Amino acid sequence: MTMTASPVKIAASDAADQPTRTPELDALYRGFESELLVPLWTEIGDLMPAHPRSKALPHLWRWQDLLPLAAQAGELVPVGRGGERRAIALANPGLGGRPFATPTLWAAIQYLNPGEDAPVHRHTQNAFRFVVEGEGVWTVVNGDAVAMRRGDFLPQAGWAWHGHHNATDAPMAWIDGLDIPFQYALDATFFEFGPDAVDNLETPDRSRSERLWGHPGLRPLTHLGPTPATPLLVYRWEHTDKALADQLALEKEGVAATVEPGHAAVRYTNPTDGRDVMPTLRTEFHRLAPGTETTAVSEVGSTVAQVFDGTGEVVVGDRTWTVERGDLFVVPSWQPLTLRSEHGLDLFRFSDTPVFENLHLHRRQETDRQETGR
Ligand code: GTQ
Ligand code: FE2
Repeated sequence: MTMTASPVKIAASDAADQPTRTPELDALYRGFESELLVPLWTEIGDLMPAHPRSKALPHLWRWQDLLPLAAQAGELVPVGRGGERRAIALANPGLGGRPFATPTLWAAIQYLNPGEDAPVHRHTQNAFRFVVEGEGVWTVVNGDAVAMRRGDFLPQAGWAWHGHHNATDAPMAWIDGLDIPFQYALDATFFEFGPDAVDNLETPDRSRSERLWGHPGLRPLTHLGPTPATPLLVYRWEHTDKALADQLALEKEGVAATVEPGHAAVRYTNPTDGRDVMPTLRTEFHRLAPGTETTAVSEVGSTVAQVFDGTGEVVVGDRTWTVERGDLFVVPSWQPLTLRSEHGLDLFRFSDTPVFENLHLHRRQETDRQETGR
């Protein structure tokens, strides 16, 4: 079944069981068209498929291609009020050139030169930063300056004021993930400008949020006003790394099982309730021991992942890529994903899963690749 660009153009459908084209039928269809009506029977295959058939395609962007282009933008494009960010989005080749990695997820590389400020603003979109290499930028969220370093995950809930400041003499790049396409489709977006320069130029080693909320299992009882929706503003690499190393060590000792043999994983959660850090985004870190292969899994909803370290192979639907540090790839809804590590593979991933779980639309299936082919 083809999907026509204009929804009121009724084309001769290639779907089964269509009535024979006659002059009378053509006249009926012209009548539909002029009254802005579309019958279900020509559209049903596209609208109501047996399972999700995403317009998004599996795709890989290589870090070694992205980074030089971001650096070039750093030479040519100033950052400031209006454009707001020197952020360059991954545009899925199946989504018509829109700056959307998937139908719901935005993923971009952002670049800030020494001394530069990305101006303060806020928006309803939920966001996070993940740092695959480098350091030197402080993201200031509601006045709290948070250092960004390799391996750190920094969530920033919708409607929080934020700006970024590079306080060092080296440029820095990182990736942003946001629910921009999701909120765009839902017409739910609000935006406000704050100060042109970052208001807090402090460069503390630890943010106020870490000092309050960064102690495992310890909820502060101090009277500091209402608890923010996303209280912990950074999940440091040293904790993530240790958690994953401990899981694999415990598996080796025969004490605890991993997700599957050689596969350790953690989810970033809100310290107040253990749920996903943000309502529309699930964020996780996965580690495969050397020579591990995961079972192919199909899930409703889409995923973007970035290789943090190591090498291996990624299979998404009918695509297979050899990957290395920094490479980013997209898993469209219901396309099976398999990961294979060579000398170990560390992977950061984010998805729109909470949206589907909360709407009772989430499904997950382990797929036998041999049988289904794709
Ligand atoms: O850093 O505030 O990639 O507002 C897209 C929108 C980054 C940000 C993006 C944003 C930001
Ligand atoms: Fe922003």
